[in-house]
Amino acid sequence: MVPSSVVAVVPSSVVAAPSSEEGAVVPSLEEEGVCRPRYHPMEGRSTFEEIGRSPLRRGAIDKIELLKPEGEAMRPDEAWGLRWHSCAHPLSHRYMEVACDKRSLVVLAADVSRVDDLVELVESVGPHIAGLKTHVDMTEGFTIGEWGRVVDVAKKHGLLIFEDRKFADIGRVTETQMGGMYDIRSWADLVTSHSISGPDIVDGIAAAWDSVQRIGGVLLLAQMSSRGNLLEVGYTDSTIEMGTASPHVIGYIGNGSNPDEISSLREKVGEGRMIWTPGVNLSAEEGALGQRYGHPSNAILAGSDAVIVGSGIHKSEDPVAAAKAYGEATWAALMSR
Ligand code: 5BU
Repeated sequence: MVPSSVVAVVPSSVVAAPSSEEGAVVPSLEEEGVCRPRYHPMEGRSTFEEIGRSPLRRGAIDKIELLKPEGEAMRPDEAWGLRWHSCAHPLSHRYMEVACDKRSLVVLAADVSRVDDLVELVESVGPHIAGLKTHVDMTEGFTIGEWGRVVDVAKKHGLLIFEDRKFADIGRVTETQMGGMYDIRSWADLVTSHSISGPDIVDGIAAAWDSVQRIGGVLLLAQMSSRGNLLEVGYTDSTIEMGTASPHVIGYIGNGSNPDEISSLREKVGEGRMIWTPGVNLSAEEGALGQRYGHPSNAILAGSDAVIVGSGIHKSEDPVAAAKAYGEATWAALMSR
């Protein structure tokens, strides 16, 4: 797998960031140093580290020719305002740029079990989505070779690949689970993790990416969308504390079905991290088996940066029209917040 060349522009004052034990670092884009989050296996600590001047600004990063919906792309700093300037993780900027190119804040939850169907779905809705969320372990007859087709089609459409693995083990085991038969570390840009087992899980995930010379971002589950979940306010607060202390944590999962919960999460998180929200559907009916839904516009207005939409798109009679509708609703909401 090709090593990631993604970088972020951050003030040089935060390059030698403290380790997670020492507390939070929230870089901004005001100066032109370039850094990436890095796990140092020998020292067992994580930092942001400087790697030069900004290729992002010079356009030195390979630009993928995106198939875009009609309309002019907006500059991401204009579209995202403080979020663009405050988020430090390089992949957050990649996501915000793609969202502007596509005029869509939709991450497709591609919950289909055949690679052929998955590739066909992404190929068709690709111009209207900004990210691809997978559950690799629901793939029938999985082989890493076949999975390469999913990776290729995601890349073709400029999509970050987000494996919703919801890791929950100790750091060492989680590091191993990033490899194994699915080899998540070699193709996923983002993964979800529970915070239940403590902060070392994040370093375990980062160590796995480091071992294949890639960087990635972790979304910690601060809230969930399912009825009766046990992620209560105190747990959410501790999760944010954990995330704030790690350069690998790009952001949090929030409950997309409840704008009040999203607003409250945003207030606590501040501007420096992403909030991505599942539990979103244009029809407000309850989903299967305890899933709850809210409207995409309300989620974005309340402070979400990406709506994660599954059945609203892949179960629709016309997935392309549905993806377009979700994209338009979310973009309009971003423009008016
Ligand atoms: P849906 O079909 O839009 O309901 O799919 C939602 C997706 O988001 C599905 O892949 C879930 O695994 C994922 N999800 C969720 O629904 N709620 C959560 O709290 C988390 C993930 Br975390």
